[in-house]
Order: sequence, then C-alpha cells, then structure tokens
Amino acid sequence: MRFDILTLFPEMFDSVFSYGIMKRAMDNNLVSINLHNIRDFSEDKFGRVDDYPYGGGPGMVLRPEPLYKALKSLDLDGDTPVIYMSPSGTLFNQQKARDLAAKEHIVILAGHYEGIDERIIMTCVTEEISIGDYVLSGGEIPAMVVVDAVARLLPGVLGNITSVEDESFNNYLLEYPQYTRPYVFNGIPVPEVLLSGNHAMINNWRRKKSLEKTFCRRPDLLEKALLDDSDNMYINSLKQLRKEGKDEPHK
Ligand code: 9D3
Repeated sequence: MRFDILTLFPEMFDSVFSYGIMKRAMDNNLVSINLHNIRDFSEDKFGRVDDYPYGGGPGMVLRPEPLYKALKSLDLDGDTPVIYMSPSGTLFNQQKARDLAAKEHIVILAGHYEGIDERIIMTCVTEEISIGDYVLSGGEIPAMVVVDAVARLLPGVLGNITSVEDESFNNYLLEYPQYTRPYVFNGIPVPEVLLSGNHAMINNWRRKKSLEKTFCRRPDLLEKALLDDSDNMYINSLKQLRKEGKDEPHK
C-alpha cells in the first residue's frame, strides 16, 4: 500500500515511522510512505502557502494553489481516497481503518493552520476525518494515527497472533486484566483462578472482567456487543449492585 502525505512538517513523521511495526512494514515493502512538503509547491518567492481568511477572523488559511499542485504531482486514480485530516471530519474508528486497508493508494492532507481553502475540499478531497473530540495543534499526529491503524491491518504486517486479537476488538468489549510474574506485587497476589489450570473457569472469569470493565467505562459499547444469556444475567447483576450502591466501579 502506498501513502502520500501532504504536510508542512514532513520531519514530524520521521521518528514515528522509523520504529517497530511501521519500520518493518516499510523495510519489507508492504507499505510505502511518501512525504511531500506543501511549501515545495508554493507559487510565491518567499515560499508562503497561507493567507488571511476572506471575511476576516483569526488565523490563516492554506491557499488552494499549492495544495492543488501537490495533488496533481501524484498519479491519482478514481479509487484513491484523498483524506483531509480535520477537526470537523467524521470520527475515525476501526471500521474506517478496515475500509481504508482495502485500498491500494491513500492520500492524506494534514493541515496546520486554521484550515484549508474550501474549494480544495470541494474539488479534490474525498473525505474529512477527525480522530476524536479534542483540539490538537495540527493534522500531522492524526495522519500518523490513521496510517498506523491502517498499516497494521495489511497482510504480513503483523504476525498472525493479533489477527485473532483484532476480532476480539470487534466484539465491542474491553479487554480483561493481564497478570504475569511475580505472583505477589505491591502486596497484591495474582487472582487464584488464573493459576488453576481450569480453562473453562479462566475464560468465564475473563469474560466477567471484560463485561464489568465495559459496563463501567464504555456502556455505549455494550449496545453493540454480542451477549449471551449468561452475559446478560451478569450485566443485570452489575446493574443491581449499582442500585444498592455496592458496586466497585473501575477507575
Ligand atoms: C476554529 C476552530 N478550531 C477547530 C476546532 C480550529 C482548528 C483547531 C485545531 C483547526 C485545526 C486544528 C488542528 N487540528 C487538526 O488539524 C486535526 C484534528 C484535531 O484537532 N482533533 C482531532 N482530529 C483532528 S484531525 C485534524
């Protein structure tokens, strides 16, 4: 898969893509990431690419011509998403990552000002994506988030272990707690059931912990989770404990 990223700060991407899974994916030619400095497409002798907003207001706006020239320098076909990272975009999620992982080529535009000229969005951008409801100082970190989430889904990028793990993300429950050695740490022993060797009991315990954690922290996910009768009974018992004020909410 090929990513073309348009940014005013291409160097910001170097460290993130130079380690771990992303580096290995690039070394193995499973992913290529081409960074393009929007400033290289400036039409101005001072290399300026932004200007004041028509109508007034704070901040600067990226002018359309440098972005248009940068996009024209890439060979885009009709199936290539041109994504503008924007706080006003639709929310990024695992399903969106899966959809994008089916593409051969993805273009990402990361702004660093108040925004870009709307006519680029109208004529070149195919979708606007936000990574969450908080304000960052630019679209670069969001672009890295999207590339990372998509790249790890590509065949060969991860070992096989995590493909099963991803399915467990898809089940809309938060993960159960993990323990390793030592047996006692800060006075806290490992839950006895995990040492029992009884895998039915261990799975049952883990399922309940997942349900508890999801119930406390992300009740919105429980609507989507596939729950059996035993899960629903356990959730109902958690609701009852909460009513009686006897629950121990997860921090
Ligand atoms: C004028 C109001 N601000 C929008 C809330 C302006 C503005 C603030 C921050 C415009 C751009 C930015 C920089 N952020 C991004 O470019 C960005 C972002 C984000 O801030 N949060 C979550 N997802 C994204 S994707 C791109």
